[in-house]
Amino acid sequence: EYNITRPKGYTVSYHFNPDMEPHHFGLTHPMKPFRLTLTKSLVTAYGMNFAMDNYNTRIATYEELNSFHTSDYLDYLHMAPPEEMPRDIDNPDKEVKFNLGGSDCPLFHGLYDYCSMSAGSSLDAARKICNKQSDIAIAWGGGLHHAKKSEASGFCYINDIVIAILQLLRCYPRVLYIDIDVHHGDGVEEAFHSTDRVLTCSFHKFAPEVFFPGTGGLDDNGPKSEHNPGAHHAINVPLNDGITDEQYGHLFQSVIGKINEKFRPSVIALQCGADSLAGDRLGRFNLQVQGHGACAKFCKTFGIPMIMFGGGGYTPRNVARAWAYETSVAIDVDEKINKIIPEHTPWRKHFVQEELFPSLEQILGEPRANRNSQKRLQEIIQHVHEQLRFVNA
Ligand code: TV7
Ligand code: CA
Ligand code: ZN
Repeated sequence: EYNITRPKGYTVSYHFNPDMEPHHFGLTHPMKPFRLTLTKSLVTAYGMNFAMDNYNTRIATYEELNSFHTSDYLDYLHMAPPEEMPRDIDNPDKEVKFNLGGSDCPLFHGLYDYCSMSAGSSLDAARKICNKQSDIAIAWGGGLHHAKKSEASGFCYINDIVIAILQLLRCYPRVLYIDIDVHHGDGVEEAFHSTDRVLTCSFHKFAPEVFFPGTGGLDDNGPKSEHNPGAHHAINVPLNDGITDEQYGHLFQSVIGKINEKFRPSVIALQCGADSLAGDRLGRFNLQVQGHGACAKFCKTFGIPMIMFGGGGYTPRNVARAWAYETSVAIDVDEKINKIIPEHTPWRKHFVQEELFPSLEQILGEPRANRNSQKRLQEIIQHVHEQLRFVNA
């Protein structure tokens, strides 16, 4: 029915480390590295590997991690003993250093290796873009946008995105960072708050006090000091529960379209956190696989190099569907696979019997009530366009 061939005129690469999967945050922890293997299986099952360069990536070195993170932090991350039993909701926090060892960021066996693998894949992707060996580089094992230079946060220990962007800045004048994870991309925003060579734009659920991390309001546009070139180079799109494909698509195109016009990026770093999908265990939006993928599709129309990172995503089967679909967008077979992947159900009998892979309606789950008014979305667009008067390439 469909034929998978290499895209004409450009190269896509897939950066993967199979050794990430065996790592465990703890039984009840929402982050499941298994989703990366599930994604890879789906990509291979559709033969998409034949349309890309596939790399099994090496781990990032201490020095590479040190390009963003402090030695104090890295040494502790390296040396801290794994906890006997990772804490969870019932097992409250004791003393923690660098925010390591709480319930969100537990210390587990092989943690440092796991982090080095995630960063290694993202850095490998960035290098292939710099060398012009790749036009779109995919690193689903990365996208850990909350990590700070000396602090773990929200399931993120090493900020592979910041490390990859630092690499891109060696070869490209301006990097546009876009974040469609349901959470605010605070770590990446903060890392580049004093430069005008990186513009960050995050779309997220915003409800300080009740939804993590609580930052990223409409007025958060980077430190507004007179001498800060990075002022106005942080764009935030705060949203409420239940946003639909249609609303999100309109917002994304008008915000990112305008940013592209004003900022003229030389390369895009797109964080594709899949927790913005309907039916996500932690998310609150109503995006379908197609609506999520439409963001990648739109970015691709700019015809500049792009890295696609993973990120959040807590209903593993949906994460695999979304990232496999976005891989198909990258290699340009989306029109043919369009209908199939978002509803993909493997033939394996026990999956079907146990309803691990239910139908589309079941998957993407009960739609949540939509709390985003057209009026509010229009105000957001207006504010962003005003911010962008201060941005010039
Ligand atoms: C990029 N939400 C990361 C998103 C990070 C979100 C949080 C949990 C959570 C943690 C668990 C768990 C959970 C069902 C959900 C204020 C707290 C409240 C921990 C229970 N179940 C990304 C981080 C966020 C850990 N953290 O953007 C072990 O939910 O809201 C918080 C902080 C304190 C800690 N408690 C939650 O997607 C990758 N955590 C079950 C077991
Ligand atoms: Ca986001
Ligand atoms: Zn998230």
